[in-house]
Amino acid sequence: MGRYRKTGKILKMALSGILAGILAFCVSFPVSAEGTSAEAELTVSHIRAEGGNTVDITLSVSEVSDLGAMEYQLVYDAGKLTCNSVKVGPFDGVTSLNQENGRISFAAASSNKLSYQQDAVLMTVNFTVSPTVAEGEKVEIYLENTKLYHSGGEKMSLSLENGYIEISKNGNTPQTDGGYLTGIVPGSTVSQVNTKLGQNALWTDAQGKTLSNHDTVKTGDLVSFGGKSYQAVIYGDSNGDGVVSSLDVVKVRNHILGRSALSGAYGKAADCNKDGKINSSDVVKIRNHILGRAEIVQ
Ligand SMILES: [Ca+2]
Ligand SMILES: [Ca+2]
Repeated sequence: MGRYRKTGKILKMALSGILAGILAFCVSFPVSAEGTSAEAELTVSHIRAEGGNTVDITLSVSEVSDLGAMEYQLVYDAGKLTCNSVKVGPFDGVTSLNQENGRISFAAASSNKLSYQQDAVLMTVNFTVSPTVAEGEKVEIYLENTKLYHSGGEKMSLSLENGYIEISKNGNTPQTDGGYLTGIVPGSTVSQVNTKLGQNALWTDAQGKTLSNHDTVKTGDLVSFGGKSYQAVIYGDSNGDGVVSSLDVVKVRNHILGRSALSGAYGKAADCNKDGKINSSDVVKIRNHILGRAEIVQ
């Protein structure tokens, strides 16, 4: 009994020592409660371009708060892309460009607490695509050695989405996926999709009204060809008006919050990253698309 009491006492002493240590740490590095659990999402644009084009690629961050310091390297294929300029966002730091190796390094630390509750563009890089890059090729632009810290010094958990420039003159190709037709660029008309399909397909809207050639295709429209019918899915267009806008953000949010469920073609359209779930990652995708940072891949 006595021995146990003694052990308890030692344990108590040890614990109070640890607590004092933690307290001292907290005083010198104030820990923010809000920033500890969230996962920051870093997105490098993915866009389409033709050989010879000059384009902007952005690195943006979402769902982040209490950003105190960071470092990363943005890597690209120097044989296929030429970097013309690098512009850093509101978070100032030291940038160095190694054009030969295709590597842009960035590091920043601030004594001021810089808080991005939602989105910020960390870097905009202007590239010229070599005219010799082949049609259909994806030139990757990706992050390496990426670390983000809270102002208290704790490392943030990250979710990275690397970027690419897809060399394409014609854009997406519509394709069937079960009972759905995907691969439709938002804003496409019936005749544009039919041309790409190589079909004189018949289209009706969700209410059964026949669409004409100049009507814009929307999520939920029905298309028939080769003796089968498919429902059109435009990723991001979860309200079925044919465009990707803030109205779709509202729809997806309401689904996530359990207020109004999305199903069928509309539910599929909401799952922009095609992982089979509808969640905040899809909201980020729609937002990045609306802001022109990264196009949703159709
Ligand atoms: Ca829409
Ligand atoms: Ca998803």
